Amino acid sequence: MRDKKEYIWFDGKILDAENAKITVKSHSLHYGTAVFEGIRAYKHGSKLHIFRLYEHMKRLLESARMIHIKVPYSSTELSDAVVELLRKNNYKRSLYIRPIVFLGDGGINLDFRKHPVHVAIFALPFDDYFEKKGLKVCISSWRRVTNSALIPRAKASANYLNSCIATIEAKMSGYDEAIMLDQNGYVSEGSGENIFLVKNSKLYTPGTYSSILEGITRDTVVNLAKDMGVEVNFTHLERSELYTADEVFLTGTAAEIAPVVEIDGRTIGDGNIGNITSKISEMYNLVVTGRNDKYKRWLTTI
Ligand code: PY5
Repeated sequence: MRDKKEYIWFDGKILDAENAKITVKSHSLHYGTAVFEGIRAYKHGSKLHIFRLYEHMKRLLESARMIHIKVPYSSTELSDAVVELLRKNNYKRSLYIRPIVFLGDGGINLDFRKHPVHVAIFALPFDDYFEKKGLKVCISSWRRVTNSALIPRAKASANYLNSCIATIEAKMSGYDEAIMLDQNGYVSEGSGENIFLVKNSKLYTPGTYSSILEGITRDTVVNLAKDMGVEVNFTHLERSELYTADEVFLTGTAAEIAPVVEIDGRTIGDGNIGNITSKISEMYNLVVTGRNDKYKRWLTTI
């Protein structure tokens, strides 16, 4: 039960949550023709810090462009909308913010270019996505959506059926998360996270050619690692290179920095959370909560 009134930003207006309604004829409901973002806001002291808001909105518009949806707002307008929404809801906790661009009713057809475009933004209190422990993961029997059939670079709703079936398969087999390979059998990413491995104190992560979503947390980690003097390599990664890594971790807005301690029954490193993973995770926590002046530019503070 909600303890106070909730507001949702909907097509340029702030509505009571119960009035933010859509039709069952929505094209997006039928065909997955929507794009969305996941953004976090971190409560620290009396302040609420939204992390890399503008970059998320930029990616939202790029996702839309790639799938022929024209969004009637700029990334600045959408970023301002988030600030307005959070102020209106007067949240006292850390949040997950979900902007979504979707289509209304346009009849039964697949050329949706003239269908009405809607934008909604809501937020919800959010803590950990994974339990705070090292994850046990498996390589999925499902391959990551490929550039030859869909657009992995777009954060498009239709792509997420791939993530959902891989997640459910992994959980039904007793694992915490699924790692998907790309069409060529190289490591791609988790169902909702990018992946990094540490070998001999260097970081490795799949390049964009491995059908990944170019994560904003991935980019954050690359920046933080460089600051810490840790070399980062973008490369094809074989599944067996994960097994022999010193450390493995996943990155995502929801997952943050999530250490992996076991893959397909093989213990990673000594089975504990590794040194570099811990250092990056600590630095990430300081940055997102506004305790590192160097990266204040990534924060929109309310
Ligand atoms: N890859 C996929 C398939 C993702 O869904 C996500 C984010 C990432 C990578 C990491 O991207 P970023 O670092 O920009 O968040 N997943 C969403 C998230 O909010 C949804 C998870 C349920 O983390």
